[in-house]
Amino acid sequence: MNDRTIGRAGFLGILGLGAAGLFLAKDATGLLDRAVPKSVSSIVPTSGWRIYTVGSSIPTFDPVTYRLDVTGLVGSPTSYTLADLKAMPRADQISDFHCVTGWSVSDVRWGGVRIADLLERAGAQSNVAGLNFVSAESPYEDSLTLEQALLPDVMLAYEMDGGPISRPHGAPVRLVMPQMYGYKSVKWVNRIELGTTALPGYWEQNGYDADAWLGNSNGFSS
Ligand SMILES: Nc1nc2c(c(=O)[nH]1)N[C@H]1C(S)=C(S)[C@@H](COP(=O)(O)O)O[C@H]1N2
Ligand SMILES: [Mo]
Repeated sequence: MNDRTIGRAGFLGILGLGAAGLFLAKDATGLLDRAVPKSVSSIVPTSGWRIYTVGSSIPTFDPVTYRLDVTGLVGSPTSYTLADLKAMPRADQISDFHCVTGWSVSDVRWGGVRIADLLERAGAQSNVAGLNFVSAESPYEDSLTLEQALLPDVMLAYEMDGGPISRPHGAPVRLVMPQMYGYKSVKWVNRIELGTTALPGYWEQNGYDADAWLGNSNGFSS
């Protein structure tokens, strides 16, 4: 990962948490390799994750007031609490996660909701062809075509590796799209806009390829 591209804002954002936050956030241990010299990081076990943000802080959420809004081409705009999402059919999977900058994490366990179940529940209109996933971390967003969103390993996840998704990894829900580079897997999702096209996401507006299939994206890696 390179501070010129994804890194700078995210790295500064992480520093803003302070050292205590850094080491208490157990899923954020991937940070150690940037927070300590290489000679030390090579002996500190890390999970392999890097925690990315585009803003200066990591969003918080209140489990009581959190809502996932589904807007656009629906019968009427709908809002779901976290409990509503957990009451929908649950999906589980184990998949690898790849960032376009070159790091990967194997065998991540995810639990959550399939997009098809969400769309059915929301009464999505038959002309929906693109879904835009909007993060609480403005202005981060990214989109999938309907066909991509309905792939069997795409989900809106509320669990990771056996527990609730941690704050650095996108609590309370994040998109998981294992067949595309990580920038498609929007964290801190609080709105899904249903439309007729897949809109260019945050990184695509900054030069990355909308074609984010593994092996294909032109996302800057150095
Ligand atoms: N809201 C938000 N979602 C995001 C990002 C981000 O900066 N902000 N970075 C993306 C990128 S480039 C990657 S590789 C993954 C990294 O996931 P992690 O931060 O849980 O390791 O999150 C994706 N989702
Ligand atoms: Mo990434």
